[in-house]
Amino acid sequence: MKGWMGKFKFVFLLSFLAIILAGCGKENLTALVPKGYGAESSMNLIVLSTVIMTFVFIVVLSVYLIAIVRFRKKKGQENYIPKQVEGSKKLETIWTVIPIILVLILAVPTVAATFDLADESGKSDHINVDVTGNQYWWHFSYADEEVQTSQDLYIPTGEKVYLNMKSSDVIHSLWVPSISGKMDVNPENENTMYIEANEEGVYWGKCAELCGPSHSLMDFKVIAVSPEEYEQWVADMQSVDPEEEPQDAVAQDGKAAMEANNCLSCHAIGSSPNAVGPNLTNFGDRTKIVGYLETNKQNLVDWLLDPESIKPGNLMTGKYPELSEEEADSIAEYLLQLKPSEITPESAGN
Ligand code: HEC
Ligand SMILES: [Cu+2]
Repeated sequence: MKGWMGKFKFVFLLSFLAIILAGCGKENLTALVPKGYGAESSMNLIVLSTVIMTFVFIVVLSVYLIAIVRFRKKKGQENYIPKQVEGSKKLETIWTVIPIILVLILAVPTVAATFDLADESGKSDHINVDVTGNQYWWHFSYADEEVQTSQDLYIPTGEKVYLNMKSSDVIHSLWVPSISGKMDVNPENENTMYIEANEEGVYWGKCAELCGPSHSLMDFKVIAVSPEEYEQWVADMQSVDPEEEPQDAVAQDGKAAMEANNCLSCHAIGSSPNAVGPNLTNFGDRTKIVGYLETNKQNLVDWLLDPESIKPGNLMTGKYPELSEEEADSIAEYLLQLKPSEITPESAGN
């Protein structure tokens, strides 16, 4: 390429990359704007390692440039052989010791942070949530409170919440970048990690371990509300009566249709720990269906009629009788009315 286009090719490429990369990261889904203890701890390490890398880069680049400029072969010195430094004890020592020091500066805080974040000594004094990773959704069981919920994890701000995590099938990994690091969720053994949010907010969580065709859609939310709001939410969830009849006739049909179509063999409403499918107690309060679709009636009807097109490989497809549009519509009406609490993602300033 000749002309001005060719000259600026590099600049174009760089600006293109900058624009594309600037699109990465969303607020409340980024480790670079930490809003919780674990994320802050990671961020400090990110900054430290970036500083060290920059230092190394600048030093190496300077030495390189000096070598190129100062020690060029000069006119009239074609046969000049510079002083040979191969095997110099002094130089070898310098470039062995400096990297060791740098690695130590990196390693000591990293190991300290790793042990700090894995510390379980205060576990029994704090809220404990049993987390189950499932293809492709998350279940949260507050054992002491006898509250069951899926997809949305409610926590109070400024408090450690211990997550005791297991998988019901394959390996998943729980990651809420804005407030914590990530941890594997295994079928055989329980892994524990704590999370702590500094301020109210809806923090986006992701499954960070390839677990099947809908892995990338296995999203969830951590909803951090004030401690008072959290107490209120727990009390509201505890007082749900799963047998309660809805007010209007369409929703009543929907409730009956769910009973007739095998839905409740997998889905619990209320505090029953039944967890083949997501718990639906506060389904109407969630802002997403199956973790990632905007909550509205049309999306819900689409899900009920053809889940496979929305989440390939999900474990609901084909496990219930085919629904008529009318049935799907009435079920959707019923499910969207399941709003047991005044505390919703909006309370956290969604
Ligand atoms: C074999 C068990 C099973 C049966 C039967 C079943 N589901 Fe599901 N359902 C699931 C699973 C598993 C998911 C989670 C899918 C995913 O996200 O990968 C799900 C997801 C859902 C969701 C989304 C929940 C959320 O948190 O966003 C709704 C709503 C739902 N099912 C309603 C129904 C209805 C209504 C019926 C009956 C017509 C039904 N299900 C029958 C297993 C089942
Ligand atoms: Cu997963």
